[in-house]
Amino acid sequence: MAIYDVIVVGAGIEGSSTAYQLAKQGKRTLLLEQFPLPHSRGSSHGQTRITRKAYGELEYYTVMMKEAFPLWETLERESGRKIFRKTGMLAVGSGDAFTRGTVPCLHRHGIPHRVLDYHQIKQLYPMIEYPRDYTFVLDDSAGILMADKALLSYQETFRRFGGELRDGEKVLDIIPGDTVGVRTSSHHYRTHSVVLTVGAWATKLLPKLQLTLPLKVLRISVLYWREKVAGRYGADKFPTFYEMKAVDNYAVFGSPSEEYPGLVKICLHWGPEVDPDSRDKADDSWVIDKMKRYIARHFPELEAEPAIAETCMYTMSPDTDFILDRHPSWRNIIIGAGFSGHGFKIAPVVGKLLTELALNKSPSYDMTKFRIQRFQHNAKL
Ligand code: PYC
Repeated sequence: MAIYDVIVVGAGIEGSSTAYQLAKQGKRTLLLEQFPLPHSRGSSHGQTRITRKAYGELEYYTVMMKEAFPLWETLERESGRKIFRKTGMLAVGSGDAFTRGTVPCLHRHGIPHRVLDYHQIKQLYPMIEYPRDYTFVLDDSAGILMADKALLSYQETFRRFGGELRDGEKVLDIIPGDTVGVRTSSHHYRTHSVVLTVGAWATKLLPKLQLTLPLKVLRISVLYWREKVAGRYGADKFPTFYEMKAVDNYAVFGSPSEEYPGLVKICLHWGPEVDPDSRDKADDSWVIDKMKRYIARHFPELEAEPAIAETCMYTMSPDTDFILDRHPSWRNIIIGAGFSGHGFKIAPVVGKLLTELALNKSPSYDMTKFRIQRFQHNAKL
């Protein structure tokens, strides 16, 4: 049996980006996905994601985003697809860490931004209503990523670089060793190292490897609200936005009308905790109720009821930082998990880091924040 250099398990955006970078470096790479592609059962489907360099006080993500933007451009060139649309992103808030931390951080990194007061906001964006004492920071270079096109582009380009992609093939067991065994529903493979980017299924696969991480899977309601006047919130007039402590300390985010004509995506960054295999059983009526109140208060030019509700899952780590690390017992088992609802835009850099770990190279970023070790008090290692 031929031995792969690396097998990547999970073809969401983080796994697909990792597999692409491995194949681009000439590594014999297999990318496995449990569901037939494309699918909408994980965390990487849908038409758009917000991308931004504003990250509040979390400067290490701003630094990663500075590299992610040009890497997305590389993928655009390689795939011939337009993946990024610039709209700007408005951070809205009242004395929270996000708006407070964003300005000095963007300033330090020379990233174009504007701090606006209530009157300037009213002039620029008369279609929103926030209290007069709020802070508004516009991250000018931000925008939206065409998520489904980005995912497909990584997978297609991966194949073009010689990678093998097998979908509809669920991984049942990982057998550690000098070479790692990967047993799926239909095959048994061997590889020098394996990268596990299995999204919400980390809660199920990692315990089989004696690793239980404090991850929580949330079902997110992706809500689209109809404009009362068509075109009012179009991407030429309205940015993406993010309010960190918007509703009961949960964040709310949104993007302009772009995906469905006349509909604006605005969502709560939280939801009921679910099992990824039965996520549709969860009751999320409380999310819809909270969001209806938010829309009535801040978006007077949108209809009161959501027109479309789609579903996504976020795999939250307790500190919302990613897990990008080796398995504590087996150096050739690499884990990318806990992307906490903000990993899509950073996928090019995540893929680069997971590739470096898989190839035993020293990572190009300080990995302290991303280590499994930080959970040592509450993880069963
Ligand atoms: O990280 O910008 C973000 C984001 C928006 C919605 C979910 N995550």
